[in-house]
Amino acid sequence: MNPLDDLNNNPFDVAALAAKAIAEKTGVAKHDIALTLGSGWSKAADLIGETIATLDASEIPGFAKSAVEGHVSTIRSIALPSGKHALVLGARTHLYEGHGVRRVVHGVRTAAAAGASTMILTNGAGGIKSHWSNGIPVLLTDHINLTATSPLEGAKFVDLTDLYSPRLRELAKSVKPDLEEGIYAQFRGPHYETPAEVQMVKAIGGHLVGMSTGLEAIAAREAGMEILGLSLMTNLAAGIQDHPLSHEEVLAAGKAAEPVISALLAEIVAKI
Ligand code: 8IG
Repeated sequence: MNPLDDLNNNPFDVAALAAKAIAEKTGVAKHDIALTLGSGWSKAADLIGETIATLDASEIPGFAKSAVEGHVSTIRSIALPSGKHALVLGARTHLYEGHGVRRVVHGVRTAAAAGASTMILTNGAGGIKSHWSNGIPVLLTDHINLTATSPLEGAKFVDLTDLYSPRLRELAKSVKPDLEEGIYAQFRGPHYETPAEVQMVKAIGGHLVGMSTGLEAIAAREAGMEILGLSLMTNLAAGIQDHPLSHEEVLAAGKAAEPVISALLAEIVAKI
């Protein structure tokens, strides 16, 4: 049984155990930067530095094999040219998998326990600005959590002002001054939105729709990390584009954009 599913266990204790296992298996005592690489972003891991170790996430406490095709369940330790160490989490758990929100944010909490003070969250998402085209990267400036849940348990009143670090946003813009920006609306999924839901998001100020990053960002803020969020817009959201959405189309758009956005992310990481 996954230790996170036993509600008598404290999720931070499980994250501490996971961090200890990562330190032992990689031989790297402290990781400085963590990255969760979503659809289309995974090539960045090959570009940011030298891989020291690749672990099967299912060997680390609290992690399980990924349920989604196109998502790789590995945890990689990478030595950056700067001398810092990066932890790449290829093992994202989505809320729609039904394992609860503790599992969703375990990677973030493990990264924090491993010493990381910077959390880079990437994802594939649907776009709402009709002039955007498939395959563009979008810098997250804020989010709207439409999942009706939180990764925080108990009376923890965490401030979410400037959740997506202004400093890191500026740094990303210095690498690509014309980088698009947007507010990410998170749904539970796994179904995509109805066109009416997409219009609702537009009306309340959202620019992207996705199923992952918001809850992770909240947990990262709780852990005191500095957060950078980047979406790959793989499709226009339902009703904005003129044809139905398909997972195959989303994967294809991710593959096509991968070299360009991965290089962008590697350039950003080099500056952190
Ligand atoms: I890739 O259009 C990707 N992920 N909710 N809506 C939501 N998630 C997504 C979408 C989308 N595209």
